[in-house]
Amino acid sequence: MRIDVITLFPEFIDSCAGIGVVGRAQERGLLQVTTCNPRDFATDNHRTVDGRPFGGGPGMLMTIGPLRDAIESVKSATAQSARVVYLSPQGARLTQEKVLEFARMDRLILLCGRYEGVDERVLEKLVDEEVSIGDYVLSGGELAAAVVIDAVGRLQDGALNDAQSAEQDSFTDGLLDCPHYTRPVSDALGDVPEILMSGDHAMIRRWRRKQALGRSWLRRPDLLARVSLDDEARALLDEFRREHRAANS
Ligand code: 4GX
Repeated sequence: MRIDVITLFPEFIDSCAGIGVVGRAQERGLLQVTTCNPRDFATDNHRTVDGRPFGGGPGMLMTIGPLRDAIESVKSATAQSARVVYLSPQGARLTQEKVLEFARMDRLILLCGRYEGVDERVLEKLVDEEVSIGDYVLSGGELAAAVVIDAVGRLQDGALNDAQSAEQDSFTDGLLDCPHYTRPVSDALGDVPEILMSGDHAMIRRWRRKQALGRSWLRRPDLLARVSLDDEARALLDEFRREHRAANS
């Protein structure tokens, strides 16, 4: 997969996409992240990319010209079509479902806004989709683009080692992850649940599923409401609830 990022701060994206699982995915040729700076398409001596908002008000907006030329340049780099995504708090919330959808694409173009955003005509005519990483305000779209690159990059076939298999991720089955433990077995902070050392893999699977259901019920009832539970899941969740109530009464 190829991800092009249109940004006034290409070094930030290069640095983020160069480390860890995503950096390794690039080294393995599974992912290609490239940047394009709209400032390189400015036509005046000062290389201006911003303008004052019509109607007044504080701050500056990114102007159409350099963005249009940057998008055009990036699109024409390969024959494959590419969706143009603008990162902003006005977008639809990024979910693991959306991440999986992006990860299946051959190409993706991420457009990063600075200042108070971009001219609305860019969003109407040149952007296919607006995505938000959450209800808070960043100083630019780069950090949000890095989030998309990380979440999408790690899903490329061969990016994760087997031990980190993406099927085990939180949200992949619509629930939160279960708790995990490593050595030591016994510590001043507490002991590892005995079941995990029993060697009974059927029981361990049930325990993990029960914890995932229980935590989702406690912490993210909104997630739980949207998954359909099979007979085993309903029984495990009932068990968790009973034990939780007993422990907290
Ligand atoms: N999830 N930002 C966009 C520029 C901007 C300002 C106003 C449109 C209108 C963000 C987020 C985010 C900061 C990116 C402001 N664009 N992006 N930028 N939350 O906060 O994605």
